[in-house]
Amino acid sequence: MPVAAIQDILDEKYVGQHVTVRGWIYRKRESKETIFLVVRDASGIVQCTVKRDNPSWSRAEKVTIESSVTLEGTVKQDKRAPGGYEIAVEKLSIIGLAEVFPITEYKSEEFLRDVRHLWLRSRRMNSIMKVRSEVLRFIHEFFRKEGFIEVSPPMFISSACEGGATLFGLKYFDKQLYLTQSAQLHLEALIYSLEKVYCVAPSFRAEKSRTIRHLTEYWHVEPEWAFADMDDLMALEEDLLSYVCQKTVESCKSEMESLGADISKLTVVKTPFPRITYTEAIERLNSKDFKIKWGEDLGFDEEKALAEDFGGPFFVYAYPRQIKAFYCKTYSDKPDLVMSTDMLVPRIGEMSTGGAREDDKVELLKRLRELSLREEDYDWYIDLRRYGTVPHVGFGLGVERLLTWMLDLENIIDAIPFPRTTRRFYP
Ligand code: NSS
Repeated sequence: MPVAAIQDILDEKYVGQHVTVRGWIYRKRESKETIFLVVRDASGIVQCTVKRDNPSWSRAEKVTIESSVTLEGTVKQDKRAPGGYEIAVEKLSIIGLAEVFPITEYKSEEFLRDVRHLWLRSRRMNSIMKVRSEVLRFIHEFFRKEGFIEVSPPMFISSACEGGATLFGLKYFDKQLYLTQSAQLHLEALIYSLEKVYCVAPSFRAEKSRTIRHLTEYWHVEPEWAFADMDDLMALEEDLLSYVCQKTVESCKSEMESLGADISKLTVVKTPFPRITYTEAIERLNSKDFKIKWGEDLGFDEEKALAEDFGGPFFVYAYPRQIKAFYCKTYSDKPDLVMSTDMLVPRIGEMSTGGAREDDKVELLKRLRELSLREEDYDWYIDLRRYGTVPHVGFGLGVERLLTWMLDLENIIDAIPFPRTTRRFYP
């Protein structure tokens, strides 16, 4: 007999039919004549009833929460059952009898993080992981639709992309190497062959900040695009975000509802997004009683305050040269500004950073010197300006920040199955 997915039972595909279900005991309740077992599989939960006169009764008595089981029975409509259907069990087999499960109701967030390997079985994490998978699917779909070629960058790198402060070092045989902070520099090499490339890959940041938006290991969506400019870049970013929002709302409505996410903020995402310059952002902030000087970086609080004005995603662009990375291209008519743009959203602030890359060898060398970076560490990267340089742009977007925003998660930690932060690397 084929194994039925529980969601298909709830979707009325098996009414009155004999089915086999495989899964885990989610809840158990006993009365004199009936044992009620709520069973979960990857797709959902369904109530199953075992009657006292059934030969499986003793196994139903013995079975514990989180035991794995196979059940055979008949699907019946029952308004009282969660989901409206239940299975009248004819045969129950225990695959793995569970010891006393440590997760019971009212456990602290801290405890649930310690037993993350078990908490991943919860309805909540099940829903988040499904949405995450769909979001990744739509990201890939989008870039392929736009003609970007997926490439696979290295994780071991020999020099920093985003500055030494957040670089994880590691011993690589007898050499000092680092874990990548961003695939950008290697993606830049690939555009000279493929023109439009992208990757979705891990990035690592030795990030001491303990905020709701920082992980030490996160998944980074990064495209790089030859012969494109800042307008192309912002259009690509907003098209990606609106595509992912619309598609995810269509495909994950029930998961998003069960997570209590505000779907309406995603359905109203419309392009083009508002764009303000960094200078305008500073003026807006100072009119809100922030005391921030031109040339200072925007922090989490400043970003959140700006986002209140817009209520949805928007861009800040044209940043002071001194607060942005060495690879940012300077405006030819404004030598103190670089072509860099952040996309911000309410509550999370920065969700992506991108811009035009310095494509002139002399300017790039000047930037490296300005930031006291060693030319020899970047020799291969400078080669890209020596041999057929082209204007190009790219950006990086954190998958977990995107999910935290989309699903209204309280903390980025829940956007990834096994979060890594300063304090958390187990399990
Ligand atoms: O440092 S970034 O702002 N920019 C870069 O790494 C560029 N090299 C990307 C590029 O142009 N290809 O990081 C980009 C994004 C940022 O906007 C966040 O969404 C995410 O990466 N990010 C993080 N997510 C989670 N945790 C941490 N610590 C984190 N750091 C950055």
